[in-house]
Amino acid sequence: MTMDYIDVEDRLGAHNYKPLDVVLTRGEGVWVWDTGGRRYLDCLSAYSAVNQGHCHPRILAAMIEQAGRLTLTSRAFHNDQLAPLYEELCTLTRSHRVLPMNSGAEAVESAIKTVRKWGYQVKGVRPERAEIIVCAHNFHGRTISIISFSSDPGSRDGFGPYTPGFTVIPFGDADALQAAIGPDTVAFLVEPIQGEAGVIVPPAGYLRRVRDICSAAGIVLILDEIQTGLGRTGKLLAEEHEGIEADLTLIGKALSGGFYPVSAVLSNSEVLGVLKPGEHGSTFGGNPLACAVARMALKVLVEEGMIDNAARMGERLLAGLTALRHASIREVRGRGLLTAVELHPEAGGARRVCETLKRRGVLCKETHDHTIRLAPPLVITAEQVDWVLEQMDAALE
Ligand code: IF1
Repeated sequence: MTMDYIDVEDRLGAHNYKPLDVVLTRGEGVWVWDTGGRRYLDCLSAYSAVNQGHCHPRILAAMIEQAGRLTLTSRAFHNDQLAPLYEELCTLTRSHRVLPMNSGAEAVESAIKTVRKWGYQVKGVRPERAEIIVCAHNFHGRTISIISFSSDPGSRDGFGPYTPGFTVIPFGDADALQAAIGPDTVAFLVEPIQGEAGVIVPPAGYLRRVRDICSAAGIVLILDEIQTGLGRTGKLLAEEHEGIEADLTLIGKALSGGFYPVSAVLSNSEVLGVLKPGEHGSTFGGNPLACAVARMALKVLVEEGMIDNAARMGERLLAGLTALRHASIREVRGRGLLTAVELHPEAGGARRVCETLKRRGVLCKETHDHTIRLAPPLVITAEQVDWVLEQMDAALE
């Protein structure tokens, strides 16, 4: 049975993914089940979109209730879920304004458009010259403009012509940011921890310096918290680890609780204020179903203590991984429940370990060739962390 699904996908689908050969049919909390009834502990959490755990009952109930009442109005009319979402998001994140979108990439695109307009209207940058500084090995999504400043050949090559207006600097290097800022620079876009690059945690103090440099230069600091946000690193937003506030914060993934795509641009200054009616939008952005889902996704994250749990379980996981004594391990790193084990190049590859882990009932995904990312739902228990560590220990034998 399992092979049928995989064969059909292979025959009829675009080959833009190379999944592990497991066909999932049900999920609950940290667990997922395949079509053969085997249970796995999900250590990917749909790339941090199911931080709240699979099929969280309260988010499910909110979605069903809203789905039977009103799903889509477009932004041509008001709906009674958008204002409460705005209030709850602004209170929780100390933001002043919200722009609701759907996918993460759309939130990034929206931020790019917004800071360009801000640059021309507020900062007085020369027409058509706005420049945005980004980091090497970034991951911000798959649209043409976003892949135009990707340094990953797989994401970028063959998709030109590319969108101009981006300057790439090394990640974790505040001096490089300072040096790259010119008269036409409008913003710096960065992930607080680089996810796809392999869970790269920048040097302590980096974000603080970046904040100071952006403030002094009068440019917008955009933090892409689509993966690091909403509890993943043990804080609501990863920026809190260094006590800073971005000017624009991008969230997505777990804002959906894994149910329905919801993303948002949060503005902490008046940057979003430059958008006027007709200048940006989305048919589905801010729809009542998305808002109801997002409201409950945020509520359970906070009320059920998932953020603190991520901090505690993340420490346990990281300590346990660090204690594994295997010659194949090159480095263990992470923050909260966003962790990675990098293997030595001669260890035979991360994919092979992921295959072994799958046979042992743990699902995770390699990033690049030698790094295994471990990012379970934030509802994971100490016993479950210990069990994952046992499986990891055995898989690395
Ligand atoms: C794929 C990685 C994760 C993101 C950040 C924006 C987006 C993402 C920081 C775009 C999306 C994804 C998408 C998924 C793989 C994945 C990923 F391995 F590529 F890096 F999560 F770790 N900013 N990340 O991480 O959000 O438009 O997808 O909603 O593209 O295959 P999206």
